[in-house]
Amino acid sequence: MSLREFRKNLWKGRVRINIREKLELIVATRNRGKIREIREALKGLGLRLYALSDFDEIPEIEEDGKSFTENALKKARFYSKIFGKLTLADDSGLEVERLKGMPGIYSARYAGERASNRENNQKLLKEMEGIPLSKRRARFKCVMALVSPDGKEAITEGTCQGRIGMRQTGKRGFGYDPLFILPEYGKTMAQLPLKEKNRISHRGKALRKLRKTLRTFMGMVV
Ligand code: ITT
Repeated sequence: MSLREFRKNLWKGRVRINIREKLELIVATRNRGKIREIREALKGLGLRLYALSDFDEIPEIEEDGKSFTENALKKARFYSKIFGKLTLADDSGLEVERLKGMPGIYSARYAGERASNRENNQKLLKEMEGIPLSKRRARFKCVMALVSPDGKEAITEGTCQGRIGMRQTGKRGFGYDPLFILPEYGKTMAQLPLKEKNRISHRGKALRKLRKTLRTFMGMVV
């Protein structure tokens, strides 16, 4: 068919071009570090990602669940209702063996309700004072919840083992990354480039497990 014929047929409605629109995904977080990592990990899926910080006056939700899973589901359900769109929520934190799993689900507010990363890290260092490196085992944990507007739900998890350093090292990442030593790298998480962090991190693992489900959900929504 010549270009001219094609144009004529298109005009007369004899041919139809199926342009698959990008599916919108709400990433229900205000944490910029998480958003960066999630964007990178979900590249190539043909999604248009929005974070809560892209909108004005979005209501906040109280994270009063007893586990990462409860909180992740609560966030994803709440915002998928508000937006009427496929929504992904991440609830994550640091579990320190010597502190019986603390700060855990309280990681974001370990040093107080609006605590900064620096304040949380300083509190952790104080709590761990005098404990040798061999007894500073910890893990990051991440639970991802995906909820579709018609109520379909999926959950994935990822963990990453390490140790709590004696001091903060590195400027990348966010949260407890400058204190989280990866023994096999001899570096903290805050010294790794984003792609490398995603390859080994709790969040990267949870997101890789979710890619297939995301595709299935996308197939249903589009
Ligand atoms: P949203 O609820 O808006 O997603 P948040 O930061 O409050 O943001 P969480 O309640 O899940 O999220 O708390 C996660 C905290 O755990 C986060 O603030 C960090 O202190 C810590 N954390 C989680 N993942 C981390 C990572 O990859 N590197 C360093 N710290 C991390």
